[in-house]
Amino acid sequence: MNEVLRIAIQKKGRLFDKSIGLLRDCGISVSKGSGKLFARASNFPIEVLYLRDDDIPKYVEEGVADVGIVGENVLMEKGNMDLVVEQLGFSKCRLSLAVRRELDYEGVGFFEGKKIATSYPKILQGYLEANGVNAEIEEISGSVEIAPGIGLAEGVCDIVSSGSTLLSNGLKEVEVVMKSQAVLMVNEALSGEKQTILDRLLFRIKSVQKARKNKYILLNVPNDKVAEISQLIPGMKSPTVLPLADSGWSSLHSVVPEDEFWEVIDELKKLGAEGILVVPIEKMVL
Ligand code: PRT
Ligand code: ZN
Repeated sequence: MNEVLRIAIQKKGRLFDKSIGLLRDCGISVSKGSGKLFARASNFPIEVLYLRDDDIPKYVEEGVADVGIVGENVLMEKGNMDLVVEQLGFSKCRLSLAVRRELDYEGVGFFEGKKIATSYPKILQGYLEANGVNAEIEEISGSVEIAPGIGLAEGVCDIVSSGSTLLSNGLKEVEVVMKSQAVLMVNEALSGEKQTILDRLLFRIKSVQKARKNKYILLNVPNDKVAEISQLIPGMKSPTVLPLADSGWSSLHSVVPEDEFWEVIDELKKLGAEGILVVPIEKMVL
């Protein structure tokens, strides 16, 4: 029997483009499916189910979908975090408590006996209990940030990314309840055949993730600095060193983690490196 892996992704919204983009970078092409609920990939045994993000945990847990891409904030609120198989590194945000900007805030005890508006009652309840605070939770499904302004609640617990929504509503972020990013979640009881497809998909996702976290770097180096610079940017095994036509110089090629990049560049320049080129990597298989 030829089984397919059914993956649930958000139909439209903040996760949609990145989810489709990740599949595409994994070499899996699916139609964008405007208005469609289903799409079958043409070149990989996968079928995409487009859903509202809030429904994804339930559909995956019940086996209607085999895997799903969802924000940790939604999974923690609506499902089970044990089902996460891979953090995907996009749609990063945090779930935070915020209060009116002009208030003196001296700690989480501020919320004792107060009312907090949120779309995340379960996560908030857990956080308040862990901090020994008794507060009333007012569950609302949208536009949480206007609650203090209209007198509905003294505080809010909502998703923050840049912070500009809080700012424009006269609020300030006072506690981070959780950090979140998109994750791949999986049903607990996949058939052997589906598990094999998932393993192939995960292998591709990991290669894409590694590539996104690294850059390919090419630079010209005085020969007497090759050893020192090679230690600084060791790459996957060791850098490639090629002679330049200009004697006394070599071209060195390597891989650097994105987050070390600027520090490394400063060091390289100090050691006399010139003509530094940095290019994106599409896939990285170790
Ligand atoms: O229709 P559906 O139910 O599928 O989508 P949705 O409207 O519930 O979710 P959507 O598309 O807005 O977000 C999907 C997921 O993206 C969330 O569950 C988070 O995991 C993640 N994410 C990342 C965010 C943000 N960044 C974000 N900034 N989700 C929401 N926001 C909102 C937030 O609610 C607030 O209103 O943006 C505002 C704050 O943004 P800043 O930049 O002003 O701080
Ligand atoms: Zn939603």
